[in-house]
Amino acid sequence: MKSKTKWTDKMPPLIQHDGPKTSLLLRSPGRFGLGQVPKNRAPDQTTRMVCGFCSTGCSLNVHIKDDEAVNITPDSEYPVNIGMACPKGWEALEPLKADDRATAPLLRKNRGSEREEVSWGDAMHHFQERFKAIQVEHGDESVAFISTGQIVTEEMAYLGALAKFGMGMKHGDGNTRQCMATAVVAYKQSFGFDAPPYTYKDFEKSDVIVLIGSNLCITHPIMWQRVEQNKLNPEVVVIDPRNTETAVAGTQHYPIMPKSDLIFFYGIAHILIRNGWVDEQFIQSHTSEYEGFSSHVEQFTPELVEQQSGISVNKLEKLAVTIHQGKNVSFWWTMGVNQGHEATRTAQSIINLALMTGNIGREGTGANSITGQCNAMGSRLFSNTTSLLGGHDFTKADDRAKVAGILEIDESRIPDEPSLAYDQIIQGIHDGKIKGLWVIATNGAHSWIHQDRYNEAMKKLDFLVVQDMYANTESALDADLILPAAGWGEKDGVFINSERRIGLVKKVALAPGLALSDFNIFKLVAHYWGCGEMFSKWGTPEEVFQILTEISRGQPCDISGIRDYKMLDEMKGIQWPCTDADVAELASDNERRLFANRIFYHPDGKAKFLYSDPAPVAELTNAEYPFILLTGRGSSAQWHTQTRTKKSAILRKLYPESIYVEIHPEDAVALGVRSNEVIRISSRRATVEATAYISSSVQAGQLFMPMHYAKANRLTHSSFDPYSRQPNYKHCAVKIFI
Ligand SMILES: Nc1nc2c(c(=O)[nH]1)N[C@H]1C(S)=C(S)[C@@H](COP(=O)(O)OP(=O)(O)OC[C@H]3O[C@@H](n4cnc5c(=O)[nH]c(N)nc54)[C@H](O)[C@@H]3O)O[C@H]1N2
Ligand SMILES: Nc1nc2c(c(=O)[nH]1)N[C@H]1C(S)=C(S)[C@@H](COP(=O)(O)OP(=O)(O)OC[C@H]3O[C@@H](n4cnc5c(=O)[nH]c(N)nc54)[C@H](O)[C@@H]3O)O[C@H]1N2
Ligand code: SF4
Ligand SMILES: [Mo]
Repeated sequence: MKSKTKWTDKMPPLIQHDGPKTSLLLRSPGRFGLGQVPKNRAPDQTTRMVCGFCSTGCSLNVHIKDDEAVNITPDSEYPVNIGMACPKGWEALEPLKADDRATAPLLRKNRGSEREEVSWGDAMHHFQERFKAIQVEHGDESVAFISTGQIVTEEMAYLGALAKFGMGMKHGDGNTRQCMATAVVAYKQSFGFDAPPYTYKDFEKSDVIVLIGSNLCITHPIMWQRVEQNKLNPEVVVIDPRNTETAVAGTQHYPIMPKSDLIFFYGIAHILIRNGWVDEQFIQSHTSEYEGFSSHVEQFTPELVEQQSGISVNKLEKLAVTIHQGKNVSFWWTMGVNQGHEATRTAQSIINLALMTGNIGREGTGANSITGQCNAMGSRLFSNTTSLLGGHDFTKADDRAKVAGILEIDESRIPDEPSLAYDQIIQGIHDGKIKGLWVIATNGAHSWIHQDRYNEAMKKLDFLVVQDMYANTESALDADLILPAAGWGEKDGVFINSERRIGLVKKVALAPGLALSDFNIFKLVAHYWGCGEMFSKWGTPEEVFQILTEISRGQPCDISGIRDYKMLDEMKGIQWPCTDADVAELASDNERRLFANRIFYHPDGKAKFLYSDPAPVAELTNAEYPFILLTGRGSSAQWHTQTRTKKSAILRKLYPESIYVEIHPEDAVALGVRSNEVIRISSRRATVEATAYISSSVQAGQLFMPMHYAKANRLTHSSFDPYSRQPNYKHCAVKIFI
């Protein structure tokens, strides 16, 4: 959609416009981070920045010609990707150039009327008038936001501070709830802080790599390349119900029954303890609650575990032997674990294995949750959603006082309770308690679980604002107001990757039409809301970054030693923590892991064993709905709801255009399903048509559907881990019609 308006007429004077092509890009390089390119390259030709898709955080060289970013090549000097990139990285400029970019604010003045292009001034006027009216009528808590793991940290912090301290909202969550909430809670309870301990180098230093519910080959292809670079001829153990690309590439595959992981890992712990294959000294000195755990797992005999997980006693014993014989064993998990009905305890059953065998704090070891989105880690620590800025705690008076002091705001503006979780916000809308919603850089109408119920909630709102690069996402279509946003490559800031590395993102292209960076949109909102004064020191992303480094001081994620963006650029990204004392070490070691000193973040310095009784899934299969439906990523060329990746003609060639479902050959024969036939899949919530791909990558009785096509979540069932409130996307009961 092309803007018909001239930006000069519509742009408020407050904001330097991000949109039409100006000469700003290269003529004032410092401002856009381009002054920091490596010395041996001409500054107007190439600059290094972190990729905006997955959490691997590869560095890409962006080549610029005539003020325009024209091409990308992987950065061979960056410690993460050492010269490699996956197809999404190579194609990262394409989504920016798409001709369906949102180029002007769009407003629907009344429900049911058409949306019209308006100026930013009008958009902001309506934004504050409508939300304030809702707050006056229904209370401050009746307006909430849902944000993302895909904008820069400075923007996340701005949004979180603006919404909660400036606009009086208490409730705001992120799409990271769909993704990383489990890992956050698991780490907090086990280690005392949300702290993934590893560095990618550990992939190269392990002799046993255990991948659990992770399809690394397609979801983190460059991490998989790091595994390939391992010279120790490692055992690569894959625990996944499906025979995935990763399972095929590994050396041992355990195709467990979906959602039997907790019992499975308790069974492995049982065998290790029975054989005395535990590190008594580590357990005694550095952990707590082990005795309770070891008596808890007594009941999980190999015979019982075989029955529940479908993995034979022999294979269970083999895995225990493999772990025992490994010198440096690393455990890695992703969504097959995090998205489950008892996900937190499952993640902790993995952490427990690392603790009891002493596989942590040394190279090639660790209980390692792999993050998903480019800045999920930034969202976990700095978005002001589940934790107060800088990994602080909303419920602790000292933490609130510290943050209020640094921000020079009244302490009473900081809520003393955490926010409702995503699912509770949706429920709040259904219950009529939440009437206004602001959605930023996420597409919940496609990605949230039990989609029809999500869409019903959106219809109940009095005012829905969606802030996105495109005005035609499933979520944007419902919106009363669309705020056009700049994307990755059109703004500055930092991302934090899976190994805790803070890397720079730079403005190398100009956003189209009237689109503004999220940072500038938040600035505008603050101004029009009347709380701009509170953010008078938040002028540029770099100024905000410096405020955040100060807030982090004294926390496990202390980054007070990072002076500025230039330092991040020169050091090729810096992992947290980075205090002044750490800086000296960085020159010789820029791939650091946590817990080398065996000190964890609980007050006693010990890591804690956590465990529970396994629970049944919320929706069991039965005679009517006999199949288990699994969902997840389909290819390395597709990103989530595809708003970005479908804009690249090259990426589009690498995956099927429309929705498909994988079905086992035995089931296909039994039901008379032919290859490539369109079949109907029904859950208790909806019926969806999809093309049948007959493949033994799934087990009999199970189906797999990629999440990249909107209909998949019409089938999924709203159930959640009780501790993390992360949705269980990876189990619901369905049937098939031909
Ligand atoms: N190409 C591409 N890469 C991506 C993304 C993308 O959209 N596209 N998204 C990024 C994001 S945000 C994330 S969170 C990550 C996700 O990365 P992954 O977690 O690797 O991806 P998924 O396919 O969601 O799930 C992984 C595996 O879990 C398995 N699984 C299902 N149920 C169970 C179970 O009960 N137990 C076990 N052990 N395994 C189970 C599935 O069969 C699947 O193979 O990928 C990131 N990388
Ligand atoms: N069935 C099923 N569902 C799932 C999953 C699953 O495994 N199975 N996985 C879940 C997981 S792990 C995740 S992380 C979620 C992801 O779900 P979503 O977050 O909904 O997916 P995305 O497509 O990444 O949506 C990001 C949106 O932000 C926009 N955008 C991109 N960059 C910017 C920016 O800089 N500013 C602004 N304002 N907008 C921007 C994009 O156009 C897009 O609309 O999906 C979840 N849903
Ligand atoms: S692996 Fe992830 S970070 Fe690296 S290029 Fe691909 S999408 Fe980007
Ligand atoms: Mo994710």
